Amino acid sequence: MGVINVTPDSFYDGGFYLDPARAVERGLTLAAEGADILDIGGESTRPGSDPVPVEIEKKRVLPVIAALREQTSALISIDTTKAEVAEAAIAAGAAIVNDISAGRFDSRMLPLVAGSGAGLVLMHMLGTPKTMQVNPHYEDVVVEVKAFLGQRIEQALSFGIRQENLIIDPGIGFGKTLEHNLCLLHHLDSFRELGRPVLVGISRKSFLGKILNLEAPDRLEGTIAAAVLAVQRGASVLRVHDVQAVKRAVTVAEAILSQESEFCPPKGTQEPYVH
Ligand code: HH2
Repeated sequence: MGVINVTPDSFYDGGFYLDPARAVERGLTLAAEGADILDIGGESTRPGSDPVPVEIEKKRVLPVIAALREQTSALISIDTTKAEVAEAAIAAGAAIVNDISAGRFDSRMLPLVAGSGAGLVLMHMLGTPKTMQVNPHYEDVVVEVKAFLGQRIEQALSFGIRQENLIIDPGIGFGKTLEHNLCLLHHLDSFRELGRPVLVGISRKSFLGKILNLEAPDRLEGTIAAAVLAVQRGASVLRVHDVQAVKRAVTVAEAILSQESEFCPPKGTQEPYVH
């Protein structure tokens, strides 16, 4: 999933693609690099950010979605928490709603998605973007995030959204300390028990900056390391700004992970390694 933020203030690509023509060009580039999904957002959700009025959000994303729909076969997802934006985006050609509030911020979101037949990403967040990084606390972050996502799956199903249309996301960086983010990634495979594909958004996020002491423009290698390990732990969708670099790294990782042949017995059957 390639990220295109049509915003002035996103933490990494803010201002790069506010011009619709640039956003479309970026989308086409990411599709050519191998993105299966293009995630278009018109509101930054970085820590401390304020919501954007619905009309502004629509004005930012709709022309970009409509143009990309014409020019690429990649699926388009709309990154929004507002049903009105999602509805207009679906009408313009979006096939997936990526809702970082998992349908909690707008009571019309789940009925809308159910009626449209669109796919839905359900993400975990503690509080709102404005407050989420103010002293986040969990007794057991994996258990609690998993329980939340399980409840949101049930809620989505109760509105008639089809199980096969749901994707889940632990919400890296959304109300989590460095340790919470690392623990969620370490245990990412346990989210597969919820029976839905797992999406992760690790791209250039501040947890990488905390480990490396680097700003967002210098976090590509960190993103790749996290992406490869997320795939090894069963992630199905990686939400990234840098499709080509991550795709190349993941392709190599998958080739190694899928190795099993007469020359390469299944793991666990090899002779013990003697130094
Ligand atoms: N992260 C961001 C935005 N949307 N959606 C999902 N499902 N998962 C994520 O981890 C996720 C997301 C934040 O990244 P970005 O869009 O690059 O920044 P900003 O919110 O500042 O626009």
